Amino acid sequence: MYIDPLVAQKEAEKRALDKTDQEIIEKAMHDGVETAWDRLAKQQPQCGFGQLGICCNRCTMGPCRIDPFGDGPKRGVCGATADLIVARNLLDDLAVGAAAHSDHGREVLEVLLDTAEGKSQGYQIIDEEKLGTIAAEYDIGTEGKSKEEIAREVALAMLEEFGTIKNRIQFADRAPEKTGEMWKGAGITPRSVDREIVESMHRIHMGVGADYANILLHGLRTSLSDGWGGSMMATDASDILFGTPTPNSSWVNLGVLSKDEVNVVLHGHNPVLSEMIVKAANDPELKKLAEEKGAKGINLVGMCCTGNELLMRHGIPIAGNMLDQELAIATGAVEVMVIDYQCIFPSITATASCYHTKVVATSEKSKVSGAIYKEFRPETALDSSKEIIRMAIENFPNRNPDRVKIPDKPIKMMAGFSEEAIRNALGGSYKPLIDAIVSGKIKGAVGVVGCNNPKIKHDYGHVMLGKELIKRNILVVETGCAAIASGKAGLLLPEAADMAGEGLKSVCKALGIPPVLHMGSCVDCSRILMLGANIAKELGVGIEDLPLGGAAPEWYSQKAVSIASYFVASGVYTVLGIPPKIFGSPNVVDLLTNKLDGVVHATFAVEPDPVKAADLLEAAIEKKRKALGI
Ligand code: SF4
Ligand code: MSK
Repeated sequence: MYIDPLVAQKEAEKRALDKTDQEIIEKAMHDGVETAWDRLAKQQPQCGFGQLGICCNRCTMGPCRIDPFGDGPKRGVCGATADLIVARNLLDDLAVGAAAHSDHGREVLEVLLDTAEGKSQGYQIIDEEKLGTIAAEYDIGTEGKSKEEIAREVALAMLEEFGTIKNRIQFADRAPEKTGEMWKGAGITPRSVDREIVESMHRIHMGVGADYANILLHGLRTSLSDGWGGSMMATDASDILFGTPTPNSSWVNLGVLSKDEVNVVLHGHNPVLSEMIVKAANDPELKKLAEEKGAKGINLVGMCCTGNELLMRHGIPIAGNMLDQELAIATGAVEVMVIDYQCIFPSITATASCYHTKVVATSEKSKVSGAIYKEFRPETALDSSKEIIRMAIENFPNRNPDRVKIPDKPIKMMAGFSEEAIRNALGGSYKPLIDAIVSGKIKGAVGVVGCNNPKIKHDYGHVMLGKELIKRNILVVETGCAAIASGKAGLLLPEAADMAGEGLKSVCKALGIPPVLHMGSCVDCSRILMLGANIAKELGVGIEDLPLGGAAPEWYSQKAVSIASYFVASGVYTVLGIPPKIFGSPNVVDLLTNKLDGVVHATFAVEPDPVKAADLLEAAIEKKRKALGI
């Protein structure tokens, strides 16, 4: 289909902030490839009832919807009000997000257990120090035991957290005492990962929870079982198996794809298979085969959070975030896209069918029609990884050079700022950072996290908010697609300190770090929790007392609902850039944006404009500073 180049260019500029993304959006339009932006346009106008959260399809007496303005129905067939319908829908979303993170955590733990028992292929126990720390938390003796024996006991203890009957998740004890007491007072101490999620499902069944506030309170408890449970275990088990990240440098944007090498994109969230693919790509025989097929080598690049995991630990370049998945394929240069799960467009195989790209699905939970299925199993992980790399190499001659366009300017970036790495860089204690906060050189810190959403210009929310915050001497820590957006915009470089206010700039220059720190994947929001917890403990206060904030400027996912909720439940004021589907209930809005302050000393806010969002975050930080007397 012919599209006027000027029209395509203008449309691409509207859709994305990054020039390399714009270039490929234009190419996709000229190639006639449908993307999320096109599909969003075709969905207009989107359902107003849905946007307000006041439709319910929970049982067969429905579907029901509430009329928020006129004389239409104010109750569903069962009698549910707008408050209840909104609260139940929100808890449903939150529980889905918590389940996704936590199930990912469980799978990493199963690989850890298999590795400890000698049943996996190619994996090792890498971070013995972290293993020892967790063993101590669980009171597991290490004297005279091999690392595998310790890892076995640790993996079993952590796996038990999913259904524990001891009524508390061990890692919640990592929170400062004061924060733990706050949870106890509110009745939201998480009891076990699966229990909170299952109970959410129970509570939203017709005829169970009918008090919107009670439902939302359980939402906070469920989110805590994710942040301080499932996600934290995903992070720690991955660190034990693959190493705790340390600062490194790498490259980002679609320009990391190679013109003359076999390109393999690793997309999704769980690093267990892609870690093996990294090993397989170094196999001399496969490298030789790639040369025989006319390629100069094998180029592995990441996408979304699997990409973040590989970037954090190995400095593997990252091609982009959520809205880049179709664009990577539209470069015409991807031989294989390997997917595990979460945030993968169901239409990804339709996109791939426009080019020579093969999509390889690897999880039994995440099969996709049209994809080649290579099931991941720990005991055959290395063999399967080699097969996938071989498939990519065999596909290289099918690439049509006439349909290839790769942007030529990848951007340099720094990543690898785990909580441990930040603490070590400061000399083993947070005292230098605390001093900088007390002196006012740094006003506070904000965790900017979450996804992309075609409803907002790609990366605009993340980048503008990040720039605005650092200008105001607020340190920014990031995960997920937010961190990748900042990488593309050059904010993850020490030189970006020049864009920061004088105080933050001087601290970054002294330490040689960027003013925006990449702390990992979505589950690694747990690293942000640990950063807050350890600073609070050094100061002898709760997380809720610290000058911290959270933001999700471009979120789309139910996982982001859970993350934002465990930030707030941990006492961190959090601003959402995309309005959640709650505005059909003024009571729910009031509870979440106002009354929660009396429960967890933090609330949600909704503000799509990044400058106004920065104003809100700065004001919240100033308020906490004042209460601390600094
Ligand atoms: Fe309608 Fe109530 Fe059934 Fe929801 S649970 S669909 S509001 S009858
Ligand atoms: S990948 S959950 S779009 S951050 Fe973690 Fe990005 Fe959001 Fe998926």
